[in-house]
Formats: sequence, structure tokens, C-alpha cells
Amino acid sequence: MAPNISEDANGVLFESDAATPDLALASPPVQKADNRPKQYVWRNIILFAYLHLAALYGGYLFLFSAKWQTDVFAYILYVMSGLGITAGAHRLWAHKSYKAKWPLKVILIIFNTIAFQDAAMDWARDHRMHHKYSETDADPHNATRGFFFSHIGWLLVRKHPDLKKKGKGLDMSDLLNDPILKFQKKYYLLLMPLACFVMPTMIPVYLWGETWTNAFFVAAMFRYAFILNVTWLVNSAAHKWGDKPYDKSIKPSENLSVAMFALGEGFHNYHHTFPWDYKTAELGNQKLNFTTTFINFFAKLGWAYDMKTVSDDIVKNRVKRTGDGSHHLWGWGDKN
Ligand code: ST9
Ligand code: ZN
Ligand code: ZN
Repeated sequence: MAPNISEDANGVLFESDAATPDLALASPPVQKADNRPKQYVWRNIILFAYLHLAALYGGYLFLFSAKWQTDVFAYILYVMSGLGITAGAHRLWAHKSYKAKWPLKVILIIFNTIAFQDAAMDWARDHRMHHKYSETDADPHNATRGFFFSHIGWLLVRKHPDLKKKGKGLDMSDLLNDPILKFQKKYYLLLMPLACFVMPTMIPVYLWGETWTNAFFVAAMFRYAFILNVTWLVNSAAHKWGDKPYDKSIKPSENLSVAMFALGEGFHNYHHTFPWDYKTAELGNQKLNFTTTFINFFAKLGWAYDMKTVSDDIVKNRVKRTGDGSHHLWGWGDKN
């Protein structure tokens, strides 16, 4: 289904799809975050400190001790759980940028549970707030509060009251009634430890005789912390460094290094400008966009369909109107 693109009073493009009102609103102007005292959540601070120490040890074992099968397995889990976030929580559930039949949804929810970034329904809720109230206090990882806050700090403190207040108005009706998402949320505290820690530790031990230590610290802790940090880099680095070919008035930027590790998420200036595009990037960037390849593969099977995208003309007009001049269009001398 083609999205219905409209233009608001400020000349900002947005998708006016009545069925999905909160999915793709254009970013409001940047607001300065206040400096209110933070309410630290010590449980999270301690757990994340432990996770990162364990992951450092796991990284050492990955390089110098684990069997090659364990390293390959950790890599496969990284890609699977990554897709559970990119193709699942992000492009399917938060943005509804394409539709999926139930077998693909089941694959994605399993992958998503391995990723342990909380129930996909909650992930999507935070992410819709991130787009709707981008770079204000109602954005969970408001990048105007600095690199550390947008990277991990936001998970170590209570959420801003503005977020909780404005969050009440968010439309989540489409996800609240999805049986697969409801099932994952209901049994999350049972399913997540099995998928993220127990299964990744047991498979190397029982299938190729890995030690418990190597299996746990490499395939569970190192792999989990690695993918968390890659995800968080989209919120921190890709909101700070890179070109802004589509909209120079916002912080989200085209960050190739992040996109390489984040399976194609990282072309963040494009994504915040055209959030409904299932590619989260312009066509030319597909080489670094494994998530798009994955969705296209399932589209061939008929399990993914109704992919939304943006026409070349709309992109071109937007580049000319609000871009920073770094788009390759300018290289063609096509400035009129
Ligand atoms: C993790 C998530 O790391 C990472 C997400 C990153 C997103 C990246 C996006 C980038 C683009 C995509 C790129 C993907 C790239 C992937 C690459 C892969 C290779 N709306 O939260 P609570 C209300 S998770 C509306 O407890 P506190 C609501 O009433 C890591 N309302 O707030 C709620 O009650 P309920 C593992 C909202 O108490 C109530 O507030 N997980 C919203 O301030 C309380 O909510 C963890 O570490 C909203 N958005 O606590 C857990 N939010 O839920 C981390 C809240 O009953 N989280 N409300 O409806 C926590 O411990 C807590 O949330 C907290 C805040 C301490 C941070
Ligand atoms: Zn963003
Ligand atoms: Zn998004």
C-alpha cells in the first residue's frame, strides 16, 4: 500500500495514514533538554556494569580460548537477534513499514526474544515516542542530553515525567491486540532468559563440547552486550556524527560505520525524514542493509508484503529543500 504523504504547515513531510497515526510523524523542532536531577536505578547500573565486565572477559575468550564453532555460533546469534530488532521490533512493529504473515512473525519474535531488549511491544512504544517527540524530554533517549544519556544513560534512570505524560496519548491499539506480541509480553520473564542466556550457553556445550565458561561468556554475555551497544550507537553516534542529506535541521545523521554493524540501521537522517520506508535508507545503500535483503527474501516467499517506500521524486525534492548539500544529487550538478 502506498503511503499517503502530506505536508504540514511548516513544510515538513509526514505520512497521514489514518490507520497508523503515531508511526511516522515528522520530527518536531529540537528543544533544549532541562537538567533536572536524575533518579538513578541502581539495579540497572549494577547489572549493566556486570554485563560489560563479563562481556570484556567474553571478548577475550572469543579471541583466545573458545572453539571456532562457538565464535561462529555467537556471530549467527548476533545476526538472528539483530534481525529480531531491525526487521521485527523496528521496521515491522514500531513503524509498520511492511506487513508479515504469521510464520515470519513467529521467526521474528523468537529472534527478538534472543535479543533481550524488552518485549517488542514495549520497544515499539518507546520507539514511537522517539520519533513522535524526537529530541525533546518525551523522547526516551533524547540525544540533546548528550552521547552517554542517549547511548546507555537513559536505561539507568527513571523516565522523564514529560514522556510518561505525553505517552498516554500514544496510539498503540494495533500492537496491544496482536496475539504474538501479547504472548511474548505475558511470558517474557520465562522466555527471555531461555532464549538469551540458557539456549546460547547449552548449545555449544552439548553440540560441540565447549566449556561452560566459554559458552556462557562468549555466546551469551559477549554477544548480548555487543548487540546492545550496536543498537545504542544508533541512538548516540547516529544522532551525532554523519551527513544530513535529507534534513539538516535534525540531529539524526547518515552514519556508515553504525549501519555496517547494525544490519542497515544507521542511515538515520533518511530514517527520521522518511520513517515509514521499510528500507530505512535510500536504495543505493542496500549493500550495507542486510535487513532489507532479509525482508526482500521473505517478500519473494510471500511472507512479507505491502512494503512501504518513498518515490525518487519525493526524496529528490526533499533533498533539495532541506538537505545539507551532501547528497550525491548535488554531485550531478542538479541544483535547480
Ligand atoms: C534496551 C532497549 O537496550 C534498546 C532500545 C534501543 C532503541 C534503538 C532505536 C534505534 C533505531 C533502530 C535501530 C536498531 C538497530 C539494531 C541493530 C542490531 C544489530 N510510552 O519504563 P518504565 C509509562 S533494553 C508511553 O518502567 P521508569 C507507562 O505507563 C535492555 N508510556 O519507566 C509505564 O507503565 P507500563 C534490557 C510510557 O519506572 C510507566 O511509564 N532491558 C512509555 O521510569 C513506567 O515505565 C533493560 O535494561 C512510553 N514509551 O523506568 C530494562 N514509557 O509499562 C530497561 C513508560 O506498566 N528499562 N511509560 O505501561 C528499565 O529498567 C526502565 O524502563 C527504566 C525506566 C529504569 C529505564
Ligand atoms: Zn533516532
Ligand atoms: Zn525508527
